[in-house]
Amino acid sequence: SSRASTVLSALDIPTTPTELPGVYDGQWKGSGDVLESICPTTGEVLARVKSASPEELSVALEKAREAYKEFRLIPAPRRGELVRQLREALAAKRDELGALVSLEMGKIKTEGVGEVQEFVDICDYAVGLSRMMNGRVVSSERPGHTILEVPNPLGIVAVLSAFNFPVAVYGWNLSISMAAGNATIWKPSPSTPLCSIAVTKIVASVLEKNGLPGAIAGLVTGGKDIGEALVEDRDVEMVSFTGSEAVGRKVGKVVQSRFGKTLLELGGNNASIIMPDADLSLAVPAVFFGSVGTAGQRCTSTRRLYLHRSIAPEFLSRLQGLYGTIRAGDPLATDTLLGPLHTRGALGIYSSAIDQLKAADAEILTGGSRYDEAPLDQGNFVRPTIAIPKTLDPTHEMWATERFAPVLYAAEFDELEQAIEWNNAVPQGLSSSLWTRDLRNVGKWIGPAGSDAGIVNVNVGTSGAEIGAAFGGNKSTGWGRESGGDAWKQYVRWSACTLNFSDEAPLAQGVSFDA
Ligand code: UN1
Repeated sequence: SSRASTVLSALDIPTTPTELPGVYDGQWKGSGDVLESICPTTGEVLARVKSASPEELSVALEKAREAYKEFRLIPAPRRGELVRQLREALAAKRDELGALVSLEMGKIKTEGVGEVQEFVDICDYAVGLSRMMNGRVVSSERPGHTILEVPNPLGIVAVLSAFNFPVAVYGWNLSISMAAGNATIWKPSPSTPLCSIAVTKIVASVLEKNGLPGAIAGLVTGGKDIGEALVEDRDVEMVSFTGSEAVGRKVGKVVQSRFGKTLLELGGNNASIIMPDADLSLAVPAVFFGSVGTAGQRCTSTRRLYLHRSIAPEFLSRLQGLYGTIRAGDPLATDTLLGPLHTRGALGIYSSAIDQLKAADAEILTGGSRYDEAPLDQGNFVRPTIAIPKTLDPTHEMWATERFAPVLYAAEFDELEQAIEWNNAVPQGLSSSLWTRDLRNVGKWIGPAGSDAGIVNVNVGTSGAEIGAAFGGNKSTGWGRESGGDAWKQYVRWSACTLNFSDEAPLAQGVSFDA
C-alpha cells in the first residue's frame, strides 16, 4: 500500500516485493527461513526477510569475537564518542523510525516516536557513562599493597528482544554494551524484522564511517531455532532476554547450565492502588494510559486496579467515561488512541481472557469484544476492557496471569495493607503505582513492608519509565536491570587486582607458611 511504502522508503527499505537480507555481521546477508513482516492494522505483508541460517549465525558469532578483540582496546570515552554519533544518527531519523514502529508493531505514532526517543536518551546516558565507568581503589590490609577493582569489557552480549518495544529495548542494551566495550548481537522478535533492519542500518553506518567492524553490532533475525542456538552458544558471555516468563525460564536454565550470565526482563502484572485521598483528576487518566496505552502490550501496562471502597464508584465511572472516548484506528493517524494488537494470535489471548471472565460471572463494565466492522476488521483490533472478577483471591489465575491485551481487572479494598498484600501476591514483580497525598502511605509503600516490585511509583502510573533509573522487575520478572542506574555493571567483567609495591610478600589474614 502507499501508506506502507511512504514509511519504508523514508528509511531506504525497498518496497518492491524482493526478499530483504536479515543478517548483518559487517555484511548484509541471509539464507535461512523467510520471515514475513505483517502489518497488524491491515493484515498486508510489508516485507519478506531472509533470516539467519545456522551457519550464518556461527559466522556472525566468529566475527563478533574478532570485533570484540579490536573494540575492547579502544578507550571507553572513545567508544562513547561512537555512541554520541549513533545518538545523532537516530535523532535525525526519529520520526521515520517511529512511523516504522507504528506500521510494523501497531502502537500509535506518539508512542512509536517516544520509543525512538528512549533509544536517543539512553545513548546520551551511555555517552556520559563512557567517562564514568569507574572501578575502585580498595585499602589493603597488607603494607605496601593496594587493591583495584577494574571493569573490563565482557565479550559478546546477545540481545533477544520482544515485539512490543522493537527499538527501545535493543537501544537500552546496545548503548551500554557498546560503552562497556563489548560486541553485541541482536536477535529481534521474528515479527518485527523491519524495525531491526532499519535500526541496524543506522548503527552500521556509524561504525563503518569510523572504520570499525560492523560486527560490533551484529543482527541475526530468525525464529526459535536461531534464538536457541544463540542462547546455547558458549561463546556468548551474556544473554539479555526480554519476553515471556515461559521462555525466560528456559533461557535462564540453558545459560546457567553453561555458566553464562543472564539479564532477564520477563512478565509484568502491574497494579495501581488508589487511596481515598488520591487526586482523581490525575489518577484516572494515568490508569487510562497505563491500561489502554500500547493496547495493553507493555510489560509495564496496568493490569490490576485496586480501588479504595470510598472512591471506587466515582473512579470507575470517570474511567469508563475515558474508555468511551477511545478512537481506534490506523496507528499512523494523528488522532488515533488505540492501535491493533500486534498479531492475530494475540486476538486469542484477548478472547480467552474475556471467556474466562464471563465463565466466572465477572462483571464486564466496558469492552469485551473485537472491532469487527470495516476497516478495523482487517486488523487485530479489540475493545479495551474493564472487568470486576467475583473472586478477590490474588493467586487466582485471573489475577495472577499476565495477558498481553488491554484487559483491566478491578477490585475494592478497605485498608492499604490489604491492597499491598494483593499487589505482592502475584508471581510477577515489575511495576506498581500508589495514588495518595498522605506521606504515611508513601512511607509504607516504598519501605520494607511495601511493594515488592522493581518499579514502585507514587502518583505516577505503572508504565512510561524514564531511562535514568535501572529498569526491571523482581520475582518471576527475572530480577534483571537494564538501561540506567547501575545496570552497566552487568555488562563488564570485574577484575579484582591486588598489587604489591613492597619488598615483602606477606599473606593475607596473617597466615604464615614458612618452610
Ligand atoms: C517493556 O514494556 O518491555 O516503562 C518496556 C515503560 C517503557 C518501557 C517498557 N519505558 O513503559
